[in-house]
This record gives sequence, C-alpha cells and structure tokens, in this order.
Amino acid sequence: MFLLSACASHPDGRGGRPEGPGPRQISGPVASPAALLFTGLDDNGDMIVSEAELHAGLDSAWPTFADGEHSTSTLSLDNWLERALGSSDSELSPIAFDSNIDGVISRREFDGRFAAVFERLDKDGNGELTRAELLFTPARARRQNVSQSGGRGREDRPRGRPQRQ
Ligand SMILES: [Ca+2]
Ligand SMILES: [Ca+2]
Ligand SMILES: [Ca+2]
Repeated sequence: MFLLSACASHPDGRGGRPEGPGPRQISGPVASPAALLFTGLDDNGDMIVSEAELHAGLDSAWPTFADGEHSTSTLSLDNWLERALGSSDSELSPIAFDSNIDGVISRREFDGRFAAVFERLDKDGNGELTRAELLFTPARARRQNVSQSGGRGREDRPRGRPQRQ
C-alpha cells in the first residue's frame, strides 16, 4: 500500500513541471516542409526557384525513387516524400498526388501536383519562387503581432468565435 508516493514523484528524471522545456513559441515567419523541398531545387544559387529549375529537379528526382518510367507506387512516393520533406505535408501527401485515385502515381500526376503547389506559393505569379514567397507567418504569431502593435481589440473580445452582438 505504498504505491501512492511512487506514482506521484515520477522518478524518471523528467521533472514534469508545467514550465518545462516545451515547444518554443514561434513568433516569426516559418517555412513549410514543401518550402524545404523547393529551396533545394535552386540549382544556380540565386536563391530563387524558377519553373525551369522545378522541372529539372523533378526530372532528376523521379528516377531516384519511382518504380517505373511513367508511374510509381504510392509507397515509393511516400518514402521519397518523407526524405524530401522531412515531415508529412498535407499538400504533398501521396493521396494528394493521386488525382484519379487509381492507387498509382503517374509522372503526369507527380508533375501536376508540384506545379499546383508551385503556383499557389508563387504569390506574384511571375513563375519564380523567392524565399519570401516560401515563408509564412503562423496564425498564432500574427495574433501576437497585432496585439503588440496596440491594434484593435485586446482582451475585450472573447477568444473563440465571435458571439452574438
Ligand atoms: Ca535559381
Ligand atoms: Ca493515379
Ligand atoms: Ca514569385
């Protein structure tokens, strides 16, 4: 009947204090896993990823993982994406690539998915991705910046969805 003290003290050295080393609060722009992949495609070192560099990068990446010349299994793509992205990314998941849902990723689907993500990231639509276009500011950091700049509505608004007025 002396189990209580053992349970309470967590003798594994972790020290479960609430202020322990938790994940750091992100206060500025960050890069998505997809952005990591795209920056790696900059071949001429000008810090900009052009559409030509995208196509060349996809051309050289495809034979490194694909099961065939014109199509690949989702498993092989998944393995490659895991290495290329360092993490899962909903926009670049094997399911997102398989637009006709036949369980196989064709080269056309592969290119098309990347072209779509490239286009979305290319905010000024000039066919090139700058580093600035590859960064985004998380919603939480944006909120902090707003309140720091003394903007509207500090604590006088409920945090959740706006209530009836
Ligand atoms: Ca470049
Ligand atoms: Ca398919
Ligand atoms: Ca651009």
